Amino acid sequence: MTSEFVRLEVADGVGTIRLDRPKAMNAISVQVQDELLLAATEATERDDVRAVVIWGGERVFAAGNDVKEMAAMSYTDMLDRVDALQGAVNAVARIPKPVVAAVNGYALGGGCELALAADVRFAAENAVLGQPEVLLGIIPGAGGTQRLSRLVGPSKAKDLMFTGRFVKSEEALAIGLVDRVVPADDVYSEALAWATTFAGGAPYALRAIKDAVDRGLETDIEAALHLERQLFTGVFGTEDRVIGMQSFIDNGPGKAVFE
Ligand code: CO8
Repeated sequence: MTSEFVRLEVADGVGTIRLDRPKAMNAISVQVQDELLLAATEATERDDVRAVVIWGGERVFAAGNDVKEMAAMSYTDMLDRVDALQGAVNAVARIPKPVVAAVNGYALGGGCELALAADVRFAAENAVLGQPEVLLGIIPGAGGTQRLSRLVGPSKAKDLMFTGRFVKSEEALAIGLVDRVVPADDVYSEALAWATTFAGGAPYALRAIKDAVDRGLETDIEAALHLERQLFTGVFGTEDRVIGMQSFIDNGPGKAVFE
């Protein structure tokens, strides 16, 4: 399948998942979701992709799922499609590498949920985030009820989802919905710089950290600590830790370059 609206651009160890449907404010149609799944899968599989940036361009991140398309869908249409719809965003969340969302302009509804699937979020000073689904008589369905609540806590998440109100970058930073606010012109370059730091990083250690945090948060503390012990022991079987520890002994801290 040739992708029309989502592409993976790879340079210097970083893959940028670029949403590009400007006429509809990057609205996430069924086609966009299918293409997003392909891009996430490619980013997961390619060894030359060590970290990922998700970006919608300078004007808008994504104004949500395609309301015009959804308006024509029946209950059974959605029932047939919902797993795939949520699955595209879940595939982004499961990319076993550091992922940053670079948010310029609006990240609303499914667009905000896509940003929530990243590990961290950098936002422009003029960014606007929100979950306005309730204003359409629906609810977030691409992970928003769960990922937003885990990120900012249930009260703030319910406030945002009950009201559907738009959150500017300053408030988003204050509640932990985004991690860094920078001038609009710098969002992509800052996100790229963050991702590039992992191009020579320890891929299996990074993967294990992401796994431990994400899966650990889904379970009780004893099971999560057990998981941590298993992953901790597991990295002793990797070349990463051989390279990392030998480099420390030979050259001091922070100098290792991983394969
Ligand atoms: N879907 C389809 N088209 C859109 C969308 C959208 N979400 N957002 C904007 N557009 C289109 C507009 O219709 C318009 O098209 P046209 O030029 O053909 O009329 C064009 O983009 C430009 O938009 P505006 O003229 O409205 O631009 P403004 O700058 O005035 O406003 C806003 C920008 C504030 C972003 C406004 O367009 C807006 O409020 N958009 C809708 C936001 C929204 O409600 N998003 C949530 C959608 S629901 C959702 O995401 C559900 C997720 C659940 C996923 C389920 C998976 C299982």
